[in-house]
Amino acid sequence: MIRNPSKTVDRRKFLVGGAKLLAGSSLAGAASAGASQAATAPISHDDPSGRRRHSDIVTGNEPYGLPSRHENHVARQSFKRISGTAEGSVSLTPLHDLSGALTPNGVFFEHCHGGCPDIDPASHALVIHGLVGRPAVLSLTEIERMPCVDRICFTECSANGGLPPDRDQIGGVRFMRGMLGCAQWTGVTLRVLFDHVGLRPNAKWLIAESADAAATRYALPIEKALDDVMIAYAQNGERLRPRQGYPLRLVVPGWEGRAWVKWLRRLEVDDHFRSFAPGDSAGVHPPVQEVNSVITSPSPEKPLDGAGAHTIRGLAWSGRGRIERVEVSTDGGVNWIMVPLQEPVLPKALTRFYLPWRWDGDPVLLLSRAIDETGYVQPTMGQWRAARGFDSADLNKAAIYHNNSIVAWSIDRAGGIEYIQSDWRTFA
Ligand SMILES: Nc1nc2c(c(=O)[nH]1)N[C@H]1C(S)=C(S)[C@@H](COP(=O)(O)O)O[C@H]1N2
Ligand SMILES: [Mo]
Repeated sequence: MIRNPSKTVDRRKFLVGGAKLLAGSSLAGAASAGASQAATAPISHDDPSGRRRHSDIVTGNEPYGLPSRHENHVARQSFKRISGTAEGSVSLTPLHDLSGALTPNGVFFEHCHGGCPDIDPASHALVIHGLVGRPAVLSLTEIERMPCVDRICFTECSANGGLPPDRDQIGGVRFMRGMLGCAQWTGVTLRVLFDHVGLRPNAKWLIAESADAAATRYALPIEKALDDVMIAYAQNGERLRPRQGYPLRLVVPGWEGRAWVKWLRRLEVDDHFRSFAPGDSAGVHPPVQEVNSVITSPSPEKPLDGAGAHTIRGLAWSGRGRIERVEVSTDGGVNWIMVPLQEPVLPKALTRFYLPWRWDGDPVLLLSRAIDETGYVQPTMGQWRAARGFDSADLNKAAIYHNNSIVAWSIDRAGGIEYIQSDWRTFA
């Protein structure tokens, strides 16, 4: 707001004049050896003006900020019926309330099989042993000194979208795809760690083990470990949250959440595969999270509040690489519209899409389907079940893991929205 126009003009004149002065002085400086020496004078340890104690700088009455109180509804939703034990918990990312491709740490889904341990980083260590030249016990401070990288990628539970249709609580975008989050992870690649300890020639498998009560173990082939796996201590710029594995977790780009061992304490290199749970990587389910997409709004949690202009918002991702294309249909899959993807389109990361759309108030069957850079087209529920060899009588058992089938929203005249489980072709 401009309260005093004349003052603004004065300030503009000053800035123009100042720029001229600056240009003149730098020309003079270039011609004079004395001036350039002054400009590069070294900073002295003895100059007290450059020093300030950290405690003098921290100010404000909200040292760690929280969202506005008007946004209190934006929260994870716990889902009790997935885990068999009281300690086991799942809480779902509120996908319908978020924008962009990164999931804020406070609402990042969490899946914990044995509660959430409270680990003091000062006493935590990572043990690396087995088929390595120099077994090591690394403290967090030692790990922090190692060369580090940032990597943006999604985490997705292999049970995402696998909730059987005959149960309650189900139908919203959270329940269909909310065991999903995307973050920028910071840490050390296993390639660097292995350089440090030296892999033996017969090293074939890596077993990662956690420090929580669940004592999760997961076996990864050495090729995957050397390709893009890392140990992470930070997520979206800050330290991991306790439920995300503080102080250390494995990041396994493109692979099922189970491989992302949290509260990581031990890495053992072996020459053969060891199974720790049904469905491990050499078992029945391939560990890669295949191409997937979902419309996050409108959705059952975000009904339409009247005909007219709206924006369709959605997410697409693939554990095999980049998203190549996303298409949206408003007529149950008869016609498809190619939607623009938001940048950046990163491999094994969530990719955001927005599509301006006018709703005429008639019932709509709204779907999205994604195609990744390998050419894999997201299947319909029927295609997915057929490809996985599921028999329809087995719906509650077999069709739980790695469900990447198209999610359909049925919109009624009032704007209310419901999930449709079946293959959309039966509705078109
Ligand atoms: N130690 C340990 N690591 C774990 C788990 C666990 O229960 N304990 N759950 C796994 C599962 S099943 C998933 S889906 C991911 C979820 O990661 P997040 O909780 O950070 O979202 O963590 C994995 N790592
Ligand atoms: Mo999971």
